Amino acid sequence: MFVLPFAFLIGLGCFDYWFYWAAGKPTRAEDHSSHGATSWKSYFHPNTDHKVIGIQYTVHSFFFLFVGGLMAMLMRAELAQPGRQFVDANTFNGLFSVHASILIFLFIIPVFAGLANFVLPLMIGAPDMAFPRLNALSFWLLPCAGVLMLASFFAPGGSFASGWTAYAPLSTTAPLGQMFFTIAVQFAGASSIATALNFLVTIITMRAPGMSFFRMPLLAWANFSTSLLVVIATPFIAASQFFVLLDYALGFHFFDADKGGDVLMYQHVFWFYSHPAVYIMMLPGFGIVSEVLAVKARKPIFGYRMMAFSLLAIVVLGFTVWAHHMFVSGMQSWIRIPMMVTTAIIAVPTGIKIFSWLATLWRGVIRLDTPMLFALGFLTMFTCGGISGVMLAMIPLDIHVSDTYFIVAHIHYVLFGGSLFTIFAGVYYWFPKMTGRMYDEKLGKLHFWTTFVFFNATFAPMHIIGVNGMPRRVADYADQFATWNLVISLASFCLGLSSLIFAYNMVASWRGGARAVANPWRALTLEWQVSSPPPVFNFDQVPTVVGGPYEYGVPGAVHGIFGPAAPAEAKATPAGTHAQPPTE
Ligand code: HEM
Ligand SMILES: [Cu+2]
Repeated sequence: MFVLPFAFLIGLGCFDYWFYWAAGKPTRAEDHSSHGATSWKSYFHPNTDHKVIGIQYTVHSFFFLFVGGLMAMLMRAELAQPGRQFVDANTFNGLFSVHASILIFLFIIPVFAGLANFVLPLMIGAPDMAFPRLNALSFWLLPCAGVLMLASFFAPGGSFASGWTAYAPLSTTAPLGQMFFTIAVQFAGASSIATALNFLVTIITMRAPGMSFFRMPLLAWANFSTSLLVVIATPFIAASQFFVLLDYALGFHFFDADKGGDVLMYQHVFWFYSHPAVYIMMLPGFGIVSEVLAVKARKPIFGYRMMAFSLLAIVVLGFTVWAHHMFVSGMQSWIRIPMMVTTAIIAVPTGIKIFSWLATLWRGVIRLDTPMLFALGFLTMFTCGGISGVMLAMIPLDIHVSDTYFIVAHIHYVLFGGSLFTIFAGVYYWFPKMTGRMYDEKLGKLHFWTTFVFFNATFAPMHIIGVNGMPRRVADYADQFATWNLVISLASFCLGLSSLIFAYNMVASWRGGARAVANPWRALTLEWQVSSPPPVFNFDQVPTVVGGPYEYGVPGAVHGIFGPAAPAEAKATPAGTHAQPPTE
């Protein structure tokens, strides 16, 4: 399972550079031959252009969204009625485990990395990411992870079935399919870490002259914060899965209580990653929404600096709350109290962001097109998910609804109503920039309204059946929950269908949509100041940043200027220094 993916990567040429170096051959440091896309075929080869990689990432992730979505449809078909109809219990366990793992590790996390890959260098005025080859490697690690997860269904004993959390000792004693999760997570994790390092170095060293930290668009701040989370937290899940691998394959006893192992330790290490991971799946979306709201309301972001600081506050606080996932695990009970308190506190910076977005909308000239609808949908739905999250922070309530459908409702309000809505907002918003075409606005709106209505019809009732005691992760349930489950299943099929509108719109518009102008939204940030799609090296002239990114409605405000500031000179300025002092 390790050898095949590596053989694949070597076959692609991912390590050629190292081989050349080791063999003492010239390493062609300035080689741009694998830069830029010439036809659709370019997207199937390793490419070092961040724009190509961004699109590779995004399309690849959406493929896995559809695969994961199909598994959800199968689960909802099984759950439409009590009793067993389509799949046996073990297959059901496999379905929810692979559904969740794919959507987390192969959709939400990488699709954000993909969107940011495309727009972030453009936004900060850089010609590419800091390490283009590493960037390509990060992408090509993902199919390795994805194929492993899907291939697990063919393993003897079925796919991994212990949930995306893979708790030990369940995972250390499960059939072989479990190892596909354990190893796939290493590839997905390595990809995240490499990308996060790339973003950090790019943001720190490659900003255009005049782009001080406090003139960066919030999307850059959001990815800066997310990358910090990734480089600190992701090694922990890698560790947890290496422990499982060692226990499983080599008979180590990390989690074997009989031999002095500690089962709870798995949960501590796992959640030390996976709580920060929920912010890894949220902060980039916060960045997207800030861009969309400011442009579509024609207003400066309210409390720009507080928005940036609250992102950093979330990064720090995110590491102090992990054991709120373990209230019923049997750990020392006193740890629950500080974890409850820190969890309530982390809602404060998130609340600051929600109120700042609302204040940004206040008296704005609001344009309700598709990206804006999804951004507003995010604002409302994520707030609902946040509120059930604060409820879950309260120990007594959490004990009552642990392992019930209330948790499933909460997860989906934050991940679907939260993350996925921001992803849709971002994809529609940057579609013209990425493809050079306009999407169909009517279909976009239809997609939003069907998604919004059926999303709520699917997931809101889960709160009720959860509080009433319907357990999660089960293929069958008591008759008293039958009516709601039928409603949920029917709504979820409609939700599944609504995504076909999106798929059709994207494919048809990419092929035959109207040509996009450079700046259809009249936005100020730098990515909109170049053609759609942008030139191969992004900027023919290095931009100089002279003001904030969101001065909408401020007469005469400019963010970046091109031209007179002699490009050669600007290039010579050490990256990251300010050509001009920041002005307020
Ligand atoms: C059409 C949309 C979706 C439907 C109908 C759906 C349905 C389901 C179902 C039936 C379960 C199993 C619940 C259980 O038995 O405990 C589940 C679990 C889960 N889903 Fe989804 N889902 C959808 C979209 C998403 C998305 C976009 C994400 C984003 C990451 C996601 C993440 C999860 C997670 C993390 C779990 C927890 C699995 C576990 O308990 O281990 N789902 N979903
Ligand atoms: Cu958490």
